[in-house]
Amino acid sequence: MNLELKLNEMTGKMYGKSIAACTDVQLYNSVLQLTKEQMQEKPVITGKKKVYYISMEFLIGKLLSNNLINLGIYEELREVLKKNGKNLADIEEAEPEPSLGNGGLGRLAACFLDSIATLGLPGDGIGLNYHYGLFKQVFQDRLQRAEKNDWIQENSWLTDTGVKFEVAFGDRKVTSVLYDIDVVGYENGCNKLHLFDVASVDESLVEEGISFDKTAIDKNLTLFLYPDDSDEAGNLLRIYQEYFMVSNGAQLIIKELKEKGCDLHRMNEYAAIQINDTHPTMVIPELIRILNWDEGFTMEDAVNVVSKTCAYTNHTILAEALEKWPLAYIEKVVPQLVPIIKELSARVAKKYENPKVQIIDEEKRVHMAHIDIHYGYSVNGVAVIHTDILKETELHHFYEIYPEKFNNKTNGITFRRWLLSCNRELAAFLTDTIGDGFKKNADELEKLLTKIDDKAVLDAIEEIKKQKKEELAAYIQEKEGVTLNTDSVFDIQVKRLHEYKRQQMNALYIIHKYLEIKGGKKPVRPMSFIFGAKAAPAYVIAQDIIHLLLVLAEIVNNDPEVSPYMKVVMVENYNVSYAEKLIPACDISEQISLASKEASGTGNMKFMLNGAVTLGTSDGANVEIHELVGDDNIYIFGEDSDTVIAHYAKADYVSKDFYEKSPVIKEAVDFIISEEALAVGHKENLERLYKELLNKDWFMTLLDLEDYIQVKDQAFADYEDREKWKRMMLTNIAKAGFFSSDRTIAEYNRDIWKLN
Ligand code: 26V
Repeated sequence: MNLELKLNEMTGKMYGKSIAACTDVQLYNSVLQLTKEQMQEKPVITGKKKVYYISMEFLIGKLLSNNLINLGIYEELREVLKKNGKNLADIEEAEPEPSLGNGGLGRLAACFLDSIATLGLPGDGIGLNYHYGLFKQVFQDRLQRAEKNDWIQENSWLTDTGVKFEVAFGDRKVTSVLYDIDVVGYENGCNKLHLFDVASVDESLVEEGISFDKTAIDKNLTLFLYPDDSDEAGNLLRIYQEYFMVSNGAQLIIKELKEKGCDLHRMNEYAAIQINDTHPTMVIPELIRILNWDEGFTMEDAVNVVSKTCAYTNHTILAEALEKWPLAYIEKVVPQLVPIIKELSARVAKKYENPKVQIIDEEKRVHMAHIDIHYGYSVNGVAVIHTDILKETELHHFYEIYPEKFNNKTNGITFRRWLLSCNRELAAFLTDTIGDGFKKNADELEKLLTKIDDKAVLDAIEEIKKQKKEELAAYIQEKEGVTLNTDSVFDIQVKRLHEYKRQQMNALYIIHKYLEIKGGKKPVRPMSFIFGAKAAPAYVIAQDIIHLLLVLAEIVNNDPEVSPYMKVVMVENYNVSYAEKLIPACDISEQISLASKEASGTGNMKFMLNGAVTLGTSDGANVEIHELVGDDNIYIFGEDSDTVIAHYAKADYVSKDFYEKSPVIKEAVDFIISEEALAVGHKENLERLYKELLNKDWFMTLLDLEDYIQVKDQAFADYEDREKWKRMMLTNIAKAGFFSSDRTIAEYNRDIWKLN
């Protein structure tokens, strides 16, 4: 039956209407239903061994367009709708966006699921079904306010499986409910994302904004992603959530293994469990506990087989993000795991004296990463430089014990979402120019390099960029009320707000430019500085940085002397859908973290693939981008990671020295508490940020500021050499193939999972 007939049948069944008579929302619901049915008809990917990717976050974004592309019916459906006077883009807008992740770590998990299915590997995700996800960001009085993101509607991608498990905590028992989301590969079969919910969840617990009773565990367990962890109740809730996920995950895995007829003593031949950062670490003691208590395994056998099944990925070297739970907290939430953790700790203590590799430390805190490393068979970092830092510094003592466990898996992104879906114009142009082989084999993008002297190709790439800038400008006009000049350079920094990512350094550059323009030095071409970021609700300085950006936007955009030359926009509620609009429109991609701190970054890859040029430090995957495109096609600045690590080791970085010796730095920093800024902003926030930069500046903003200004000015100047710039764009696109998550997943499979 053809698609139009099927859709008409669906709209008839659901709303008693034809396609043409439906509203966009009704059409969205009908197309959703139809797409779900088509996905159910796809074969389930099977094989002897399956990978379980267990993660507290899956930042899946909207799913409609991607599922249609992977099913191969996007264009056909678009035509059907067009014929009926409807626009697929409008219908996509009707889909609510789930916010089941913070940023890169969660989005990576979603890209990985797409690639696992696309490569035809058996692999499911295991996570939680947060009803309100991360918060929705709104700006009020130039401050971030958090609201709940109510994304689950009557019709959604979730399917209630009817599977239920019991989860026992120290003080209560809860019943879980399993929802599945089908994950269809590009021109391939289906895997699943399993999201667990608690039957007793109570949405009415949420009061103002995102506040709720953190102690009412039965009711709040799956309401929010990572609630405020600044107090004990928040920390306990997080441990409840983590155990809830791993207990369900372990029960599901064992159930599936038994259904397959697997002898659990050979579990590792049937399952690999990839632990996404330390959040799911308790799956290790939990599996050992189940095998030992319920399945009649000796402790020795249980430990051995679980250690051959679990593998760990590290995503950060930031100390504050490495989980160390007080044993007393674990005792309170899951007392049944305490004897297991103590046993695992005792085995380590017996073998190794070094206090740095112990599981339970002298303060009775449990180092979750240490469990993963001792009792997993693989430890990987997410970019070459990050893995090297793990081996040489952060995890050096472990590397000495287990050199064979350490390996690198440079992150990747799915080209289905980050090229085919978000930039159909570029994808179509590439198909016309180099054929469509790149869709299955991303390395074929390199063919584009043969066109580096082809004026028509270069002009077409420029034209597509211009079109995407116009689309973004229209969207920003509508959503944020800011008018952007589409002939200006679009300079974009979008990512979680964190001091190590140094949005504040970008803000200081903007202040510097503003003062230059006020002083009569006008840029040859206008500049648009675009930001998007959410700050953790308990992260005070991050909120202050958002405030500064909003204050700068207010000052700059309303100054008639300055606004013709520059604009500043902080978009509200940056999320995956916004990223899909921002990234194709970007000229300069800001990747300016303090060297050594950004494990990889994945936004950097998305921008490159869409023809933006990176302005960045030698950090994370920027290093690999630099190697691929060469010195002439990227702007690198700032101190390198060795220098930064040495500064930390010697504790010899003093931000005030930089402030005092450079008039340019001083002037920019002082502006934060100038009369002009205080007239628009709040004294408390601006003064706190000013003092932080001057007296602490833990992430060394002022260390790199002068170099940043110089190199960024150079990038703006080079933009005027249009022929040069277009070649840079082309080279970046051509070299992006390495960052396909298909490549990353093929490597995980080759080195770690070994499926089939
Ligand atoms: C989490 C937290 C939570 C508490 C407050 C401070 C803080 C700081 C950092 C984090 C990050 C947790 C791990 C994470 O999200 N890592 C990101 O993983 C991406 C995928 O591998 C990678 O591209 C990013 O560079 C890395 O930051």
